[in-house]
Amino acid sequence: MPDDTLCAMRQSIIDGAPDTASDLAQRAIAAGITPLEAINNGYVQGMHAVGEQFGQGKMFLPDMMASAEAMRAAMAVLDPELKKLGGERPMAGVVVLGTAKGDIHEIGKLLVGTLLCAHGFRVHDLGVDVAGEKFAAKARELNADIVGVSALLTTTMRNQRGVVEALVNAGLRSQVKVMVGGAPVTRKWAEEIGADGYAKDAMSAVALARSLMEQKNEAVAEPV
Ligand code: HCB
Repeated sequence: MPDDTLCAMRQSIIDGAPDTASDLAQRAIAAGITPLEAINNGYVQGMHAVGEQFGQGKMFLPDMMASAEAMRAAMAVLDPELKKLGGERPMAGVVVLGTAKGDIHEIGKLLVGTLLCAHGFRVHDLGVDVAGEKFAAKARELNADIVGVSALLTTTMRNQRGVVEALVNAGLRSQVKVMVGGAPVTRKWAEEIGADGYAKDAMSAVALARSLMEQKNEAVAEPV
């Protein structure tokens, strides 16, 4: 994709301009550009810049909200295109997804959910600000293979641990794999809280979910 288009996408997020963001996404699709390239190398770069500027006190909450609106406008165009990548795949596994208690950031989680769907997973998205017990109840109801927990705040990361604990308390931990992600989350943190894996972005989340399914299937196949 031409660099100036990617720069314009990035800038539309920084400017908090939903119409421009949506227009650029439509033009990219018409030009045969892959939605993932537009997201990762265009729009998400804008989000990173906004986060940095907010952190430095150069941008404020209303600016960050406008940027999120612009991101949503671009995703409204790109989401159906990403889902088309799925085609007629066999069901890869059942995933319950949500953002940790106290946290309302949803863009990254939505992206993870879209790509998992596009790769054959059946995804149930619990939304934002979700308590551990709710993850566990939905995992039981759907006989889920994987629970995915997003956290964007250092203060809500600890609630990812709460999800692992809720699964243990519900007696589901041996059946349900847990994957965690979000800007402040690391592999080390995932290990510390007893999660089964960490993914740095949505494509890595798909790869991780596949590998967790392999681990589950191998465990079932092992002789007693
Ligand atoms: Co928010 N915010 N925010 N915010 N926000 C961050 C996260 C800061 C880092 C900005 C900063 O200070 N530099 C900061 C957190 C600092 C910290 O905790 N150390 C922050 C803050 C402080 C806050 C408030 C507290 C501000 C305030 O009220 N004073 C407040 C918190 C509200 C709350 O949650 N209780 C707040 C609010 C907002 C909104 C509402 C304005 C808006 C969110 C809108 C929405 O989601 N509907 C917002 C936004 C947009 C951001 C930034 C700018 C972008 C987040 C984003 O969408 N990134 C963010 C800065 C940043 O993250 N660099 C800033 C793009 C997506 C694609 O990336 O990392 O979310 P992602 O997801 C990736 C990846 O992590 C992975 O895959 C995704 C796709 O590639 N992944 C998973 C994510 N979840 C996964 C789960 C898995 O199982 C596997 C992989």
